[in-house]
Amino acid sequence: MRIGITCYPTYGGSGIVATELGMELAARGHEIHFITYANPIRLDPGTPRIYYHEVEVSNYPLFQYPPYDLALASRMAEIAEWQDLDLLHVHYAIPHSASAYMARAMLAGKRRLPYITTLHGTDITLVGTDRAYFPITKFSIEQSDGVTSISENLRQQTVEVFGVQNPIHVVHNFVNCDLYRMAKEPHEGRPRLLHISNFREVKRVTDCVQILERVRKHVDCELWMAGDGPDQSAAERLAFELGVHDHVKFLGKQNHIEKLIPQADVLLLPSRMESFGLAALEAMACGVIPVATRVGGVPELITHGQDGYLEEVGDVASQAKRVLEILTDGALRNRLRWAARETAETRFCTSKIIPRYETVYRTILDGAPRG
Ligand code: GMT
Repeated sequence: MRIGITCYPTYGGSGIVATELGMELAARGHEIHFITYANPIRLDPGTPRIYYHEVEVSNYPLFQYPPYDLALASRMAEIAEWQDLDLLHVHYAIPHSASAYMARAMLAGKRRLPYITTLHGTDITLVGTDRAYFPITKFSIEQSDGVTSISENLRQQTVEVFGVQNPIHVVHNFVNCDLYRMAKEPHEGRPRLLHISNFREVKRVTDCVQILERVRKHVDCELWMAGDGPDQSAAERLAFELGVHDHVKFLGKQNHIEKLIPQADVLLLPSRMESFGLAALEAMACGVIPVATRVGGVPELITHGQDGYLEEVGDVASQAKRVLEILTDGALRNRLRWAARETAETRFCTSKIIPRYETVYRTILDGAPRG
């Protein structure tokens, strides 16, 4: 198939899933055309059958807000025509789904261009429920030829919040288990906690610092914080106030997270909301044990006490207690890390998940046209 993929090409989870999906599909023989405003960060430039088409937005003085959605729709339509695309697959509903709707309408009568919308989380749970975006988000999801959601929890929320009637296929996040592997040797230095995110409010990054401070009362350990975003300075300030700043390392954005993760023992994911928790899955594939919150779709990934731990949002005492148990009980740590790897391998590796997207594509291409 010839597939156009649109996503946020940045460090958010939806962009990572879209990019890795494109690369996996290309490896399976499909031709993939990324249509985005920048080259997706995890895209391997030399990958065969992968193409990149930049969306350029002119910024005339009259435009207080440059109309990216329109530039994207125009680009989608022309690339679909020039490259003979079979379908568009957009990741994160806002505004990509609405642009795809416009592109499909532009080509109506000339060629069929179905579009699939994959819902990732904050497009539904935060941004989509903002009154300014609600009607267009609902409309463009309902108009999609196919809709997928990265967890059952997100599917239910989409139905509850938006009342959409069309089927939503749950296709969980995935991980390349050949790339994300367990370390062969124990890492050097002190026991290490790791957090990976875009440091937005929903991630509760300061909880990571509080957990470190509590654990450090018993075990000499350190915290690595990968990524960056608006709440980094709050985390840095708290680390200083709690006297643990010498034990927290801010690493900034990382391009090869698969090399970083195996150097940790525990992955902290204290989010207020998480539709799936891709970072936890990547950690589990590396045998790094997740201590996360019991929110959204995270329980679809982590089984409490079996391959990680789930605690309540904001309960840093319980999360710290779990980390301490992992760091001080070697037998427990060993059991959990192998179980985490097994979960990633048996339920969420690419060979299990990518065919599900292919099935969605085929069903839509074989079905009756819309729009
Ligand atoms: O919140 C983020 O980390 C970014 C966000 C996105 O859409 O870019 O991530 C969402 O999509 C990820 C990939 O599907 C999921 O694993 C994350 O759980 C989800 N984030 C939230 O729901 C907060």
